[in-house]
Amino acid sequence: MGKPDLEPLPAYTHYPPDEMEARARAFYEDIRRRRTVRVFAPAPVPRRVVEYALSAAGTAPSGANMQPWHFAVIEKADTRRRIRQAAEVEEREFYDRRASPEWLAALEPLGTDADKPFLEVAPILIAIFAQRSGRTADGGKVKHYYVAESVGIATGFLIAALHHAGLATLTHTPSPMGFLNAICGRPETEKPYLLLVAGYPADGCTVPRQGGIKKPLEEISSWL
Ligand code: IYR
Repeated sequence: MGKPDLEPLPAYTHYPPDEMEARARAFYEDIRRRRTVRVFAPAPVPRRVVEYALSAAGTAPSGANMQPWHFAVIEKADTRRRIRQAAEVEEREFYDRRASPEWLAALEPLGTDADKPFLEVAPILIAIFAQRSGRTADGGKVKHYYVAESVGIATGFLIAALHHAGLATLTHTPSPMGFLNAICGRPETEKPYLLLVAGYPADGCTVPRQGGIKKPLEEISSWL
């Protein structure tokens, strides 16, 4: 076993408990305002904002630090239209045939259906791909570990970063979404993980009230 190359923990900040609590609370107060938006304004978003949010996602912890993710940002209107068309084919199949009555009942409060205009209206779509394996600098194949967990964590960072910057998002999961490989030019070794829609909410945008109701702390946590 080789020795790991260690460095002093860079830029750690130790806060007094009061300040820590204020920061924890401020973060909660900010993130709790996030709502999933399905009606977007077509206005373009600043590219640098998205780049910083992607950079934030890229700092996420991952299995053996393999960073098994790729973020394809789709801004061309024509490409967004093709994604909408391909997604709606799958969604029609889902809503008309594949989904169980139980699943459809669970979706009812959200009012979702097979129509996905937001895929065309929102200024950007971020297709997130999970890499089952990667390449070393000399072209060798390396296996990735805990891929789904890693990509899920990075996606969480991305959603939080976009929200923090003032952009609205929608996590969209057409299923199956293999068409994203072809449209985004990604290799078959990458599995589409989800499609994140981002932009400004449309004027007068409404959201399902149900989405804002979160389980209380006592229910989602326990102290042993
Ligand atoms: N992928 C479908 C269905 C859907 C499923 C779940 I679970 C949701 O929380 C929302 C939608 C769609 O996007 O409509």
